[in-house]
Amino acid sequence: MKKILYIILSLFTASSALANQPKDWQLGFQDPASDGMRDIVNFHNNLLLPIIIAISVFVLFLMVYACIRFRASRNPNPSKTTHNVTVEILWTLIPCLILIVMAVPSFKILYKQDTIPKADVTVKAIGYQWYWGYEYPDENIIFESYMIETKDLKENQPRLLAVDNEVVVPVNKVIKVLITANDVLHAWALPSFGVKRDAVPGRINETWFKAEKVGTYYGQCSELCGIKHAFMPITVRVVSEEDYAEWLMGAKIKFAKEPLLENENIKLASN
Ligand SMILES: [Cu+2]
Repeated sequence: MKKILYIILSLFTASSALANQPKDWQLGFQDPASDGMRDIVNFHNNLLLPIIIAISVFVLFLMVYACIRFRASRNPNPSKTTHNVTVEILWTLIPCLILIVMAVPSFKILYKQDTIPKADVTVKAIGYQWYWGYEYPDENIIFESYMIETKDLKENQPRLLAVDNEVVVPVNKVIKVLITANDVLHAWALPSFGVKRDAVPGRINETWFKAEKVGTYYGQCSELCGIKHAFMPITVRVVSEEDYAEWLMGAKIKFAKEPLLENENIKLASN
C-alpha cells in the first residue's frame, strides 16, 4: 500500500520539478522557492494527499462492496435496520480526529506566514483594472507593470505571464509586500513563494517571502476583477544582491516618484 502511495505521489510531484511558472499538463504545485511554500507542499504531499487517497479508496470500497453484496438478486429481503449507536459514534468521531490531525500543522503554517520578520525590502503592490502598480516606498520608486501582448513576446517570455516592468528583489532577503487596490478587489498571488493576498481598495494587506533561488517567477491576479482579469500577471525577478543594487540605481532615475534634485540625479547617474 505504501509503495503504491509513493508511486502516485511521485507522479504528482515529478510534473512540477522544473518550474517557477506553470507547465503544460502540470498536476502538482510549482516548485517551491521559499521556506513558506516548502511547508505548504510538504503539508499537502505528506499529510493531506495520503489522507485524501485513503478516504477515497475506503469510500469506493464500501460502495463497490454494498453494490455487490446487497444486490437485489442476492439479498431479496432488505434489512429494516435504521440506527446503530456504535457506528454513528464512530462515523462522527473518526472524521473529527482526522480534522484535528490536519488542523494542527495547518495552523502552524498559517501563523508562520502571518508573522512577518524584519523586512529588508518593502514593496507595495497596487491592483488596478487591469494591471499592477508597484512602489518601493523606501527608495522613491514607482512604476506600472503591464502584461506583454502575445505578438510582442521575446524568446523565453511566457504568454499571459510576462510583464514589461518586473518587480526586482534580492535573493535570500525578507521581502515584505504591502498589497492594496485602487478600484475593485484583486489578489496578488505568486505560487512559488506560497504567497496569495487579497488587494482590497482602502485597506492594506501585508505578506512576506524570502526567495531562495535567483530566477524569474510568475503569478497572476487571483480574484475575479473584471473583463481583463486574466491579463494582469505578476512577474518577480529575484537577483543577487549586487544586481539588485545595480537595478536600484537605474530604477531610482527611471521610476523616480518625486522629481530628483539635480545634484541627486548627477550623483546617481555617475554611480
Ligand atoms: Cu485583478
